[in-house]
Amino acid sequence: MKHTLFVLALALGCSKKSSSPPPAAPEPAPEPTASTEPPPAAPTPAPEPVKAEEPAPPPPPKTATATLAPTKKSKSKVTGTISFKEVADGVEVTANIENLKAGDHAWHVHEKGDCSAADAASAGEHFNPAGAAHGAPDAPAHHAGHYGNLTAGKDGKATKTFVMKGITLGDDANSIVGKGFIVHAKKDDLKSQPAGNAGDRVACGVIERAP
Ligand SMILES: [Cu+2]
Ligand SMILES: [Zn+2]
Repeated sequence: MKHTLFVLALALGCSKKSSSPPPAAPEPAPEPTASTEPPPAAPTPAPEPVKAEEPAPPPPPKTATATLAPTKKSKSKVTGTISFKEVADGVEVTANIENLKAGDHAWHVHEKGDCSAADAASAGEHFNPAGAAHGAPDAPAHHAGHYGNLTAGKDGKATKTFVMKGITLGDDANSIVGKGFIVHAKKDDLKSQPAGNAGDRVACGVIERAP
């Protein structure tokens, strides 16, 4: 009997629970009452010219190239292409040079874009708008427009990409456009004056702004 009562109480408890009303369903949104009034006339804006006010795209970066040819006197066969692109802090240089003797070679931007002499002496001295001493690119004073040495492999090829700081491809005094690009027979010691004891000029090219 006791047991039956317990079961009954349980059942009652359950039925009480299950008989509790379900949660009230959300009331349906009131139907929009059909209005007899016409909807307010939408203001008719004057047709605006569809002209997106986007900022003008930035101008493409200034670029230039130099095509190297061997100097007659050196009897070298050094050729190559140097590409220049103006970047935020200087000019990015990409050099692809061939037919070098394996090892390090000085290269510099020289002050004149004139490769006519057999030894390329016509290209003048190092491009040096600041009147500084010749030195390593990270030295406090150095010539603008060169950056260490190029290193040729056993195949005679040298490729290098780097940023030369402090120069431009613009129309200002630090621009290397119209200057000469010279590759030397020897390594630049980065201290001998005025030109790093770099030996003969084995190839020369004029830095020309890309069209
Ligand atoms: Cu030089
Ligand atoms: Zn120099």
